[in-house]
Amino acid sequence: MRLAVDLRAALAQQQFRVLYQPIVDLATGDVHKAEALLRWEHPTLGLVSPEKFIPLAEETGMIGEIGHWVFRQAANQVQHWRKFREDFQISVNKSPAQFMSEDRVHDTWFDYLRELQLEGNSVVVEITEGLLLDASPAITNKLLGFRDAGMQVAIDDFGTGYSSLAYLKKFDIDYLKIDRAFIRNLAPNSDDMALCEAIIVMAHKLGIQVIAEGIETEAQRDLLAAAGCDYGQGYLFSRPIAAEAFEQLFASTTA
Ligand code: G
Ligand code: G
Ligand code: MN
Ligand code: NA
Repeated sequence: MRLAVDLRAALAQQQFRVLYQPIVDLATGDVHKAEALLRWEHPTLGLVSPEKFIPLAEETGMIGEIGHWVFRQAANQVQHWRKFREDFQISVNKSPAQFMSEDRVHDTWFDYLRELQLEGNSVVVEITEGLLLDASPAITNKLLGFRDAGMQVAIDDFGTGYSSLAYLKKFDIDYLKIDRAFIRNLAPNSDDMALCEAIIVMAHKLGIQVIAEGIETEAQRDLLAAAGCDYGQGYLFSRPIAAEAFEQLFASTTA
């Protein structure tokens, strides 16, 4: 497997980049958080999508090392950006296989955050709901480990997985991220609007905040803001961008 061989060299040869996509407070328009999104710039193939190389990294056992690297990049970045906004957060994605293969990663992360003198809540771990379906003690304990270290948890792609809502009661979840499939055709009085409104009401009653993904139009943003959705993410605000470009967003909103 050529790609697997190349992947092994990618970290050492600095071919990975982390891009950041802003997460905006829908009531104020402030940039409140960022999602860290990994990119691999392959020397000959060009940009390889995480959808392709994350599974490969899982199969070849490289996901642990890559995940730590992404986390450290994100932590260094959030330390810097908390100078612009003291409650700034960066979220990092964890695939189910990645989450399950790890052992006490929250300890390593907690130590690193402490070294940087950062609070646990600078980091949000994004997982998908499929992970919580069986709710084995191993998974429960890992999730609790992150929570005990002060980190927060977001359910990514919410609404697309196997819909058992029981886990929302069982785990301390901080954010639900409504999948962009529900946002794409959002219109007044549509089924998607009803689903978004119901998710927002339910989440708030459970003490969970809501982030809508894939917002591309002002109409979508306005409908979600009117429905009380807390945060939004999507091309309307910005594509995932490099850290230097992201920093301009602070400059333009806090001047
Ligand atoms: O950014 P993009 O649309 O290319 O992301 C495609 C998929 O890759 C998304 O599902 C996203 O969650 C995932 N992804 C991006 N970065 C990471 C990462 O650092 N770790 C993991 N596990 N998945 C990631
Ligand atoms: O699975 P996850 O939600 O982590 O995937 C996030 C990915 O969604 C990002 O990497 C980004 O490339 C993609 N994305 C972000 N905003 C938009 C958007 O407004 N429209 C579309 N089509 N994709 C988006
Ligand atoms: Mn995500
Ligand atoms: Na998502």
